[in-house]
Amino acid sequence: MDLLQDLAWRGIIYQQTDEEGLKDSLNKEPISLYCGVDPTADSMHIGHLLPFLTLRRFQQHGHRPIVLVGGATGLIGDPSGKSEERKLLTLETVQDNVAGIKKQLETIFEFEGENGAIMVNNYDWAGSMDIVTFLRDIGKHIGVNYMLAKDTIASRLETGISFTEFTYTILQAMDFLHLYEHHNCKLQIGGSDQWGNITSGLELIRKVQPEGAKAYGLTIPLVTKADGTKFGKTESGAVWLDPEKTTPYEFYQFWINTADADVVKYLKIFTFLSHEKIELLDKAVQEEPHLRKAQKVLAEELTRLIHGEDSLQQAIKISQALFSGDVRSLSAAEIEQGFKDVPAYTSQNEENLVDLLVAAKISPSKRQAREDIANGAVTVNGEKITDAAYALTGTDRIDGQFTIIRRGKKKYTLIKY
Ligand code: 629
Repeated sequence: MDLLQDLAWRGIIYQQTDEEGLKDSLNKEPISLYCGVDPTADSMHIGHLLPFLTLRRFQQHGHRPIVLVGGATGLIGDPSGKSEERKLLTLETVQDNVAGIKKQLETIFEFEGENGAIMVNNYDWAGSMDIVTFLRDIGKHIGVNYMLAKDTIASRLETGISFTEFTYTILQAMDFLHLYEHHNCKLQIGGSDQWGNITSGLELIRKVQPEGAKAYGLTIPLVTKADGTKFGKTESGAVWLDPEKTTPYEFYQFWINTADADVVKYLKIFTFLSHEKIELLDKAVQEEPHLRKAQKVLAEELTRLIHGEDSLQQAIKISQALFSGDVRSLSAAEIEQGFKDVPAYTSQNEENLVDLLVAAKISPSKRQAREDIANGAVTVNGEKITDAAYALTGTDRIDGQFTIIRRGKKKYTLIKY
């Protein structure tokens, strides 16, 4: 099975500008291809992942990926998929964001070797271009009527679009031309929202390059969920690749919580597992869904890819400790990750467990607290305490920093010192 067939099997292809042409070109010789990201934040989130993982699939088949960070386009703002004008970011913010995103992309690609990845920043050619050159060498080739017909622009004509955002698609077109000319880049890929920008590039290449010049565009479908809710969002917001924003444990848990109806589709698009392996997991979902084998593999593959083996093992350890209640085995750092969203109380050095339960609002009154303890409903660091006179000591502080109290089956509170 060749690369394009594999992509089709995985459900990664949405639209192509010239299916036959690209197929021939890929079969003939290795090509260079690119995908871009705008530095609108200092981290990417899982909504960005798919096109970059797809670039990697091309790299595994011998092609050269070019990863573009939009230091210039990030200063302008892509109107694609936006119903309102964006707020401009400052030069400083964009530069900080570029650094953060570059770091993340560096972990996803192999930059060494024959078809090592290349990282580029469009600020390097667009940032210093003067306006007369832009209007004469670039703008002259793009018809305003052609631009007005683009979905992302047409849909904004009623509500309004600035000249700045209107021009965005020409900047992205200029990138494709630049990469075509300087890196022999023949293909741009992106999510389905990028179709208009990708085809603008092909239009510009066609106009500027001598006849016979050939370049291609390919888009990837939007990731959907069987229940119709938006992919990639949790109650606490986006799922970021930055471990400071979304901890590896939370990241792991996000994938573990994938619905049975979605998990095989996600294994296909987000992992590099073989068809055979995925088909076996598909069978497991159908025959023994309660074991959640497919979800575990999905979570492992992605957490390892983004955060590395050590963070994956920590995430598994935290998950197991929370599941079994055996929290004593966790380090302070692991507790911080695993209990990030649990109510916390900073100890006022209460010694008596009853006093602590009331002060931390775990039990509503002293009487109730005594009852909870007597009923065996309270655990301290995973150990059931039934003595209502229990006094906390230094040994109840994990790493000297935390005590974990659980009341009932699931209600955890983190006591900090
Ligand atoms: C200059 C800028 C280029 C090529 C691309 C770009 C960025 C592009 C864009 N992409 C989205 C982003 O940056 O806005 N104009 O957040 C995002 N992309 C990944 C996928 C996407 C897309 O980074 O293409 O569809 C999300 O899955 O929205 O020369």
